[in-house]
Formats: sequence, C-alpha cells, structure tokens
Amino acid sequence: MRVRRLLLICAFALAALAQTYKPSPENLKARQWFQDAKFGLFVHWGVYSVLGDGEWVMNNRKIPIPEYEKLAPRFNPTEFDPAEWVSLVKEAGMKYITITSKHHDGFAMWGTKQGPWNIVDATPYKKDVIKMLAEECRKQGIKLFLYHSQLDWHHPDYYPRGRTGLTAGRPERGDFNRYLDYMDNQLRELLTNYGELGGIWFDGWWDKPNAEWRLPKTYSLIHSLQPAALIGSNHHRKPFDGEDFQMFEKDLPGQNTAGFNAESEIGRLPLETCDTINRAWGYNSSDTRYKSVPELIRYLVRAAGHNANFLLNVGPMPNGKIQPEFVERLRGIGQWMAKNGESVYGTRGGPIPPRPWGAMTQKGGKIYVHVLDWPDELLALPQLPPIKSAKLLSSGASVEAIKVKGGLVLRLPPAARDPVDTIVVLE
Ligand code: H79
Repeated sequence: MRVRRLLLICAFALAALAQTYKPSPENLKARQWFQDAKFGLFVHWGVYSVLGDGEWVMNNRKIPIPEYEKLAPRFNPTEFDPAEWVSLVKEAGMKYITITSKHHDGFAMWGTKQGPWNIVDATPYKKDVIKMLAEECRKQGIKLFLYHSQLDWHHPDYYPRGRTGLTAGRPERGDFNRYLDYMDNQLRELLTNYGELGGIWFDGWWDKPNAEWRLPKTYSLIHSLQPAALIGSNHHRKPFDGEDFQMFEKDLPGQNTAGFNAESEIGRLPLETCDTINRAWGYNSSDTRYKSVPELIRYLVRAAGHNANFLLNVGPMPNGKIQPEFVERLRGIGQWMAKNGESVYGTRGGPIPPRPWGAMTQKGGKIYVHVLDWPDELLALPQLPPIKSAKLLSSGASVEAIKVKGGLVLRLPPAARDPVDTIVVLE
C-alpha cells in the first residue's frame, strides 16, 4: 500500500516536472547572444504619438474609445525611414531593437488580420511598419524584439477590467478567454510572418495579477513557433516558468527607486533594464529634461556591472522621425562605445558587484574596473583573483596596482582620469 502511494507521488512529481519549461539549445544560444549584446534601442511608437503626450495619454486624459480612434486617421508617418533608424542604432553601438507591436491602447503597428484597429487598416499611411523594420533589421544585422502589451484598453473582451484604462468606455461584459485567443492569434501572426524575431517583451500583466492569463499556452505557442525567440515579461516579479530573460523598468537589478520592484526578485535568467532619455516612453513634445550622454554611458556601464543589458528608449514623432535631441545622444554614446566597447560587449558582471565608486565587468581573463565616481587618487578594491598587469584601456599606460592584505589598491593620478569613466584593465 505504502509503495503504491509512493509510486503515485513519484508519478505526480514527474508529471509536474514534465510541465516545467526546458529551453531549446537554440534558445540557450540566443540567451548568450543577448547577454553579449548588452545594448539595445527601445521604441515606443503608436497612434498616441500624434498627441505628443506619452503612450498613456488615453488613460491619463480619460479619452473614450470613439474619440481615441480618431487619432488613427491623423497618424501618417510619411517620413519614416527604417534604414535611417537601423543605421542610427548601429551608430549608437546597439545590437537590437525592441519596438511596440502593440501598447496598452491595443493599436497594432502591423497589418493584423484579427481586427481593423491597426496601422494598415486604420491610418492613411496603410503600411506595415513592423514588416518594414523587420526587413531592414535583417539587412543590417540587427535583431528585432517586439514589445507586446497584454493589457488592452481598447478590446471589449479585456474583461473583467484591471486597474487601469477604466475610463475607456469598454462594455460591461466580455470573454477574457476570447481576448486571450485574439492575443495568441496576433502573436502567431507576428512570429510567423516577420522572419526570425529576437523575442517578445511582454508588459501589462500587472494590470490583473490575479487573472488567469493562460501563460503556459501563450509561452509554448511562441516557443513552438520560434524556439530561439526569448520571452520576457515586465510583471515585476521573479521570472515565471517559460520565460527566458528578466527585465527591470527604470532601475538596475536589485534597486527600487522607481517603485516598480517592491516585489521583484532577481532570478537566474539574463537581465535587462530599460530607461528613457527624457521622462517619457512615447513621444512627449513638452518633456525637455534630457539625460546627458555621460549620464547614459554611466548607466549602461553600471547595468553591465550588474550583468544586465541596457535598453534605451526613444519615442519617435508622429511623422516617423526620431527627434534630434535623441539622435544626438545616441550618436554620443556610440562614439564612446566605438572606443570603449571592449569593456562592455560580451562581458559579464565583474567579480565584485557594483559599488558607489563604479562597476566591474569581465571577459576572457580580463577584469575591467570602471571608475565612475571616486574623487581620490587611491582606490581600494577587495580581494580579486591574482593579476599580472593593470593598464588604462584608453592608452595602454600602466596603472600602479599595489597588493595589500585583503585586496588591491589602484593609484589613479588626475592625468589618468576620464571624467566619464576611467577604465582599468586587470589581466
Ligand atoms: O511601456 C512603458 C510604460 O508605458 C509601461 N512600461 C514601460 C516600459 C508602464 N506601464 N505602466 N507603467 C509603466 C507604470 C504603471 C504604474 C501604475 Fe500601477 C499602474 C501605477 C498604478 C497603475 C502597476 C499597477 C503598478 C501599480 C499598480
């Protein structure tokens, strides 16, 4: 009797194990690629861009659906040039683009067959910008990821409603499973007709954390269509089964300055953090508080020290152009990356996690010490693996590295310093 019960328990345990996601070899390879890539462009673009007040404008200004739909005939991005965008991405030293296929307003930026609320059927532009971008990315060797909002303020079957979009005027009933079928069908289109995608970046789960989202079904659909495509979700929790990377919004892993990460925990998947250049994701015509090039570089370096990628956002204008303030900054970062990229690309977080003075990265037997914020000439580091040389990355000049009990002291005279990032290579 006992043995039988034990066998039964074993059988259940095995069945449960069988359900846990096993990433394919292609997927594991893609994760390595992703971690090596380190730097990507986030793009928030949709009909909301017309109003120049961010991607939450429908919710924030309480615009009801029939009024909001009037934005589509006004969205005509005739100046959109995918070759220009992708070239800019390369100039910035970025390796991938993550663009909104659909944001919370439900508007599809591709020619979906699941309904007319999309750029091909509802705008005078009539072109499939995701297709155009996917083709250009393939040409120029940039990977394309899609941001896809699970939350939908426009779809009548997104019911019961969640925490947001309560003033959109959606009907008082709806079939959430039908909505999820709609979303799965849209994802099937995206993963079938747009070539190889880098992955899907989900957002909006947090709108209804207690809903039955059928994630295993959606995730296995994606993995079966494209095993190498990486799935991540901005749910601000520890990664769920079936996910391939973990992202943080406006914070480095482990930090919570923006308030989204109270319940998030760092898992064991590749990491990414995203942030904006000004304060807005979608185009905002009055937001001029731009971060500086040095500020953005230092954030990228700190992210790398945390073993995370940096996904830096632009919100293109309704005419399809990226505003000059963003272009300038992306080029500025690119110039720095062209010289110092060795200490970022292909690295992993250093042997010592980031400190107030800076961060470390490592690759192939080298440790890159990024001194970002340290006014003194002497910097004491904790115990590191034995080293045979210490040099400035910029000039190759030797750096005095004095072994002391319990660590290593670097001497960085003013002439050796770079105000953005003084990089010492330990070998
Ligand atoms: O796409 C960009 C933003 O539009 C989206 N994520 C980035 C990448 C984003 N959606 N929401 N937020 C960012 C912040 C939302 C915060 C809140 Fe809430 C929503 C505060 C109250 C409702 C989530 C749910 C946090 C608390 C409850």
